[in-house]
Amino acid sequence: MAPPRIYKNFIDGEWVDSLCGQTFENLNPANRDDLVGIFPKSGPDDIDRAVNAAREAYKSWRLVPAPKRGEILFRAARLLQERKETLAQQMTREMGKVLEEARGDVQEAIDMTFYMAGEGRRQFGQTTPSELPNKFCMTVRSPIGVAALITPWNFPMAIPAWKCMPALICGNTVVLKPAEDTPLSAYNLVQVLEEAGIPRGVVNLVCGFGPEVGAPLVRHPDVRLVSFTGSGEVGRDVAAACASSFKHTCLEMGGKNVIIVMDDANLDLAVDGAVWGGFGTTGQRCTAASRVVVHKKVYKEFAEVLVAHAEALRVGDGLDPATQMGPLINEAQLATVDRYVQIGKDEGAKLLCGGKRLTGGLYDRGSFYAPTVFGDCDPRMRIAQEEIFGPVVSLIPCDDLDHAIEIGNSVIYGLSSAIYTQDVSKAFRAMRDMETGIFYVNASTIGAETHLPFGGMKQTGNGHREAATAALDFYSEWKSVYVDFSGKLQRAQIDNA
Ligand code: UN1
Repeated sequence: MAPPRIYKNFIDGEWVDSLCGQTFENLNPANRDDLVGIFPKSGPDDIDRAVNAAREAYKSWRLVPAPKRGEILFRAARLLQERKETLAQQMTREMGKVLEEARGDVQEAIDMTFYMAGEGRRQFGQTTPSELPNKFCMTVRSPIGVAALITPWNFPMAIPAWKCMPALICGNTVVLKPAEDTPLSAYNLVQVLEEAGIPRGVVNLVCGFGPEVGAPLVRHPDVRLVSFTGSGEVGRDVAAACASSFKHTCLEMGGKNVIIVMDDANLDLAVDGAVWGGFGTTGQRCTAASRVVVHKKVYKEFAEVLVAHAEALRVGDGLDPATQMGPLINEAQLATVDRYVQIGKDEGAKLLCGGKRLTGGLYDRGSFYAPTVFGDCDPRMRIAQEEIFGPVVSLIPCDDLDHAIEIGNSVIYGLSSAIYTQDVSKAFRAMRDMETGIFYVNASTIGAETHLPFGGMKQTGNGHREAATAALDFYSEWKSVYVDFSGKLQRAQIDNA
């Protein structure tokens, strides 16, 4: 085997080691003997360098015409397209998701990059009449400054792209801190931006861990924007750290998403949706369908078919085309899943399948868990309330649509929800009443597209949205411009009264 490759940070247009010279290993979760690469274990000094570079670069980047910034993004999107297969393979190796899904992750980055490149020629403001004669009113979007972007491991390229591309097209500069489990995909994305011609200092990559890299980054006085995707626990710290200096903060955190299955649903379709939503990405999506609320008339049948499908899933190395579900990201995540399975049993939920670590052969080298379904869950159980972030689905019987909606909304989160029904009235009622930022009819809770706003209500987020033009509202500030060409003093609210 070739010696592992040593990767670097990207600061001020140079690929550099961390100042302290320390490193950490990026391991393949399907095979811990496979060392994907060695990455710089950075610290506060590296953050200082990166933020300084971003602050200096901002002076000129903010003045580059947005369509020109868009041209760089278009080039980056094309490079991502050309490299899609290699990027996806590298992603599966560091993150574990099956290759088909890794391709989807890269595709999501491509889509976002093209989309935001196009925004270089839009970023429309408004013109509107003034209340006074000979006066002109308009709004323009202004960039803000240095954006700190902290990204999770479950979408190692898509989420860095969701954050970088709108930040850049609006004229901000960026310091990206990717999750320590998946730095390679972020590295690959930054390398593509470099090759596409991003000027030095505009994008900086600093690898490492939360306490030594994330914490000083969000506290840095020259950082003006913070976008974070991760756990609610860390999100709370990020919000608190940003509050004292009123940094703009976009938080994307947990989910306990629900699929509602009505008695008139196409059950085969609903099972397909529950399998994809519950076990896709090994349940490690904020949009995962970790709860399925099923009408009591079809509950038994639905549960049987779902369990049969879950048991038939082929779990293994995501690089093997036969694999349908990959490993968990690491041993800590596996321990969390195992702990919740025990909690579910102790709470009296019925374990219908799975509920254990997979062992033997290839399984002994990675963090593999059996697709798990709990039946007859009470909606108040912890397994039906808390985000597990693993392949665990809780089935909850319900009496009717009102009951299903009440159960669906009975959690602190509000990211995504779905209903399977043939009845358009039920679909619209659920659409209106579900307290989630994303809602699906006859489709699973996952599958957000890049040109629609992404984000959640309640404790999933803090009211912002990623993706779509909604992202521009976070990465820019409105400037209202008044031009008075009357040649005299005109007083709003007074001279026209
Ligand atoms: C996430 O789970 O963190 O809709 C993001 C989806 C994907 C994005 C998920 N397009 O599931």
